Amino acid sequence: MLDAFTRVISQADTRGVYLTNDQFDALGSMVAESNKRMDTVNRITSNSSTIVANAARALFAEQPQLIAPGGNAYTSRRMAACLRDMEIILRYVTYAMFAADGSVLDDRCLNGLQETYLALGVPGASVAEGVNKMKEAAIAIANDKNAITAGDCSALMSELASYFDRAAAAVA
Ligand code: PEB
Repeated sequence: MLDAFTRVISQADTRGVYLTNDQFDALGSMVAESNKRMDTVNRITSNSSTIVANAARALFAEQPQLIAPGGNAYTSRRMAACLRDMEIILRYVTYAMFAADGSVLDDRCLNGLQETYLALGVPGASVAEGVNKMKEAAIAIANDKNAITAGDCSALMSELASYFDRAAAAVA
């Protein structure tokens, strides 16, 4: 599991070289802009239940076969497992966002997940759609310009989107 700093160090160490000015600049500007990153993580974290519940509701409205008898979210046990899975994925996205690096998401959540779903008979494409819906909700909340100092969050939002895309692609 790496973060933006340890990734740069690990790559430099592999090659046996000092850090470059470009790397200083990139990490320096990341630190200078870190309040926006913290706000993003904080907003998603404190709205996590809403994000999961709304995404799941939208998913089941689009794919009602999931909650019909025989469906993969039918029975409260499977419904609970489904909501829990979405919550887990969202939690790892917040870790990746905080670390500014996707490796925690890859290593601890996505690695082997597709095979798990295959073995369980859970439709990966439906999980991917649920992740997409969480992405939309999370970005809407994180990028809300209301009651916050105005700033350019476009780079952060595309980084955030990329972690959701990575999760969706891993299970689709
Ligand atoms: C992954 N999910 C399930 C299981 C595991 C995971 C390991 C089997 C064990 C259990 O039931 O608890 N666990 C989960 C995860 C990590 C982890 C992400 C990462 C660290 O440790 N059903 C649907 C939807 C989808 C869904 C498409 C979006 O209809 C999910 C939610 N996951 C789902 C369901 C089960 C499950 C298990 C229904 C239960 C399957 C079953 O027992 O029949």
